[in-house]
Amino acid sequence: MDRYNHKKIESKWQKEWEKADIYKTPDEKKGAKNFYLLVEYPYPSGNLHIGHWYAFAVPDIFARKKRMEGYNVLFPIGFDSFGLPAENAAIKNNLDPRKWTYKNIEHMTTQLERMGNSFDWSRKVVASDPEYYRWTQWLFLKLFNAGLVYKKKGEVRWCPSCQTVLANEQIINDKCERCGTEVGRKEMEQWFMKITDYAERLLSDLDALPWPEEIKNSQRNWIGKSDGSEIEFEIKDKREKIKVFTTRADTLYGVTYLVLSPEHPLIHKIEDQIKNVPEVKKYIEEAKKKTEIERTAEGREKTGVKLEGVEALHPGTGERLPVFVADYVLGHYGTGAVMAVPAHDARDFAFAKKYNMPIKKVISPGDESPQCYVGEGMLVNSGEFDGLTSEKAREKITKKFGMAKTTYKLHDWSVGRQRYWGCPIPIVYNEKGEPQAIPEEHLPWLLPDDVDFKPTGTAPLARSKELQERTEKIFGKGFRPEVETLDTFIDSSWYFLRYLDPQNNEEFSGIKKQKKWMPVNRYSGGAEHTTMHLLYSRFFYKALYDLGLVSAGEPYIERFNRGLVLGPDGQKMSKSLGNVVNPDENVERVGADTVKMYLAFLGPYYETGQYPFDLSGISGVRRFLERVWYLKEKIIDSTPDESLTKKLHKTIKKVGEDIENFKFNTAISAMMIFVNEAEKSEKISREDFEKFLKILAPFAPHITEELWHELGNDSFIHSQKWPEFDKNLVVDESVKIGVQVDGRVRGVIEISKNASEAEVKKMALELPKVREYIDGREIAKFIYVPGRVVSIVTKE
Ligand code: ANZ
Repeated sequence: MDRYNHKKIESKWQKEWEKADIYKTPDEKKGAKNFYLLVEYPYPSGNLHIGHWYAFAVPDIFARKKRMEGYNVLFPIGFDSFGLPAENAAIKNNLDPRKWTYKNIEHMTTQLERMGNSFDWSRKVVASDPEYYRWTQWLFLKLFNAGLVYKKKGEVRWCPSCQTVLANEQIINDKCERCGTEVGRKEMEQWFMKITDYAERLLSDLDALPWPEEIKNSQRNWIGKSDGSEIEFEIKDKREKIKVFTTRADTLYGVTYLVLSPEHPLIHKIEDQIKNVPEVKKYIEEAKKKTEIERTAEGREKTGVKLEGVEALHPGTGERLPVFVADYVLGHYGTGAVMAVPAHDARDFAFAKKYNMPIKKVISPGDESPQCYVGEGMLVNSGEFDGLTSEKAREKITKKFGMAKTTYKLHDWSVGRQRYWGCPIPIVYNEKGEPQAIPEEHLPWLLPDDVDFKPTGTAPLARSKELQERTEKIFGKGFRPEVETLDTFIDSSWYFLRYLDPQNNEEFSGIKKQKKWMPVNRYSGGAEHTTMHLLYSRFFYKALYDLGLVSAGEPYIERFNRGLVLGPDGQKMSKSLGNVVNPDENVERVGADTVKMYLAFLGPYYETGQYPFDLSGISGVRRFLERVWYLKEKIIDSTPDESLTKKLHKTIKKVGEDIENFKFNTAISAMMIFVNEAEKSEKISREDFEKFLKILAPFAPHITEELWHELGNDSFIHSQKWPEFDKNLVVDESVKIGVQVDGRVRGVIEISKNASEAEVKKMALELPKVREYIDGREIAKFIYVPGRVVSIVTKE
């Protein structure tokens, strides 16, 4: 008997599939429905790690099953190849980031091919290819011309050692990811995209999306909509006013002081009135060093400084109110200023205690209420508003002293990076320094080569002679190029559209193709992208929709966030812990089919899953495939073992349903149970074995292809139809049970032993005799003792 030789089998079939091009997405397939399965394209970091396998090999099971079900499946792959790591590696090893990137792409492509996935490689998209970024620039300009891109002074996070702006994701625990230096802040002109214009739609359109609630809630919280009021307080002896944002206008009469954020521009404007300027300035400097998370952390001791000499006036009572600067108030939320109500807000309460500010109750439940009552109630000590409910008072007080206002936590998206390895921003500046769009005929606006990309505090592109000369040659003397590159999240905001039409030189993605494929049917990716990439790309897509460039209002119908594969020690894999699992070694030892199936077997493919990689588990899966391999010895062509056939059909049903729900682990368990049974049986019919191979094929594509051919088949197993289960064979043994109405048996139903109570109830109530005895009366009780009796008690 020949042994299961995974090496021979895997390389053989990978070549055959490639030769026959069996995974190429057919442009047209009569009668077939299109299905777009998307996985997040990887960053070309150099080597595939086990996380990549988890991200790609497991959803491939679903792609294969859909294809076997007759869907026209689009399952593409590419590389998110611009970005910081390439530049870092280049700086460290004195390499060209382009060479580093493309070498990695080549290597990772070979590794991905060894995975044996059913990717359509003819659609490979590489974000750093000029053919791709030409369209990234084109789309950027569409948004620029539509007024959705603008330049503004804003605060950036700045690494004083690397002399560069950092994106949030490059800051780990407030330190620069690259050099570990504490990150500071800096004001500079920056490019922004107006994602806040879309805040409301990004929020409300979530409701209809069939995404997991946790993902939707993360986005909801990130967008952070808040309905409240803006109220102005005059400053004594000044023309300026302090405008606050509050969600509790009903507490206006309980305000005992105001607080400005350290970033608030008013502080400069009223500086002449402030008597303790040095103290205030020192405090502002200290605040700059803190992160937003630190500043707003619950339980952290609140700090602040009183602006001596400054007083605000209460709009209702005319009372004089002290004004503080304190870092628990954030600069870019609401108006950057708050009215403090210590009696009804916990933060204000803590602050007031510390700085001896008066605490004035204006919402009752009366004296017995806690010192700080944050709930709603009836107004007291509030002049003409006394006796109103909080809700009514909010409406009236807002009307009299301010206006209703909705704010969002979401900020505009900062999209410029002072980086070399990114998509050049297609903008030039005229003599007056005004930004101008580069006309389409000059796209792609190429990333220059003559650049020393070592960070020195200015953008590397500023040091390219070629770029400056190119700009002047095309636009004239005095023009200068934009020297920033785009955030890579822009590249990934539309890559799924390029997959539809990757060779198109006229358009970024033909609208006909878009109509055929979009929105993406199912998108599988990492949980870390819930609020960044997933939100950015939804915004981008909506903006393009408004410009008539895309065909739907949302880019993705379903979204699945996968879990994590941990190191064998149960810790997150990291080089420093030395617990990184190398997939190549395992593929070499046990085969791609085993590695893939092992990963699928870890547990449900959901965000909550955290699974240590365990070598004994992988051996178990390998043994399972070996047992499948030897099952062929039992094949007979004569009458099948009926009870085994029955078990097979149940397995087909279960596996099909589980794959649909990304519950690959329980699908595998079901197949394992089936193989146990098959081993116990003396024979397995060829027909049954072939059907079993078909349902195993998406999980273990190589071994099943080999066995399928050994049975004498010429076609590929992956082009076969997904087997249908026989409905009659999947019903469990049924039982007959009596149905009692008010204590007397009035009929009998025959049901499956596993029928649910709801099914039983439905059947029982449909019996004509039972209906007759119930005779329209209300049912007081319905009791089902599984497999034994149904008892219905009616109301007298
Ligand atoms: C007075 C007040 C009284 C408030 C009270 C709350 C309770 P959400 O729901 O998150 O939107 N706030 C406003 N702007 C702020 C800023 N820039 N930094 C920190 N806090 C700010 O929170 C809105 C509430 O957060 C606002 O309502 C304001 O405090 C505070 F009994 O105003 B409230």
